[in-house]
Amino acid sequence: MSTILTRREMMKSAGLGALAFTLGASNTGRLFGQEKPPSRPKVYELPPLPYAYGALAPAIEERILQVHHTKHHAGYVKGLNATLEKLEKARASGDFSNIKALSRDLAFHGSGHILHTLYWQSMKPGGSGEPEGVLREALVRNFGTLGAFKAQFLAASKQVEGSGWGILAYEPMGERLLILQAEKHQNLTIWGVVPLLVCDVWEHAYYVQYQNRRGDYVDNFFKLIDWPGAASRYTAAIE
Ligand code: MN3
Repeated sequence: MSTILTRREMMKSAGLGALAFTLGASNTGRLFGQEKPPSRPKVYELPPLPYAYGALAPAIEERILQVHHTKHHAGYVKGLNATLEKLEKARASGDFSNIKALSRDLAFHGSGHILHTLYWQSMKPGGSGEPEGVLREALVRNFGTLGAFKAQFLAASKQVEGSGWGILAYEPMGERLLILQAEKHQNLTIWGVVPLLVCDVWEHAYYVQYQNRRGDYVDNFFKLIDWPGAASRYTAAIE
């Protein structure tokens, strides 16, 4: 029996099948396991959570994950598909008077859908200890020490102004790992980066349980990180 797995098989075994399906046909999509573009654009779908709604408790309570997934994430998927339909109508009628609002909605809902899909994949019940292997080496190479990486990631996530995200990303032009903040879902990014690990710091991700203690929520998020999953995305990104 062959021990060589295709990238798609590796993604599947890493539990990334839903993510590969969701991210579509861009280069990023292929990084996440897609082998070729589909014959026609797909309608976006809400991927199932990779674990039960109660599986991350007590760090994140079931009632938060349920509403976050079925209402908030589902809303971004719906908004993204609705925006694409409106753009199709605009092209058919030649009326682009609303193009600025539609372009803004496209970036907002599209980024919201992709980041939430990655957010679920960024955590696993019980967490996974520390990063190992090539990702661990890359974190040390780019940030000095694992402790320095952790300090920057926590600070960036806790100090996002308003609603947004803390993001560990791979930047292919410089072949670097970077920690970014995103305001809303789409602001403050660098074009072309591949997000590897994302922490949602919108109030809907924690407020019902933590009230204004965002820092406590981010500290608990860090303990839930699925490092093997992040390592799979890193390996795919550098290929
Ligand atoms: Mn959210």
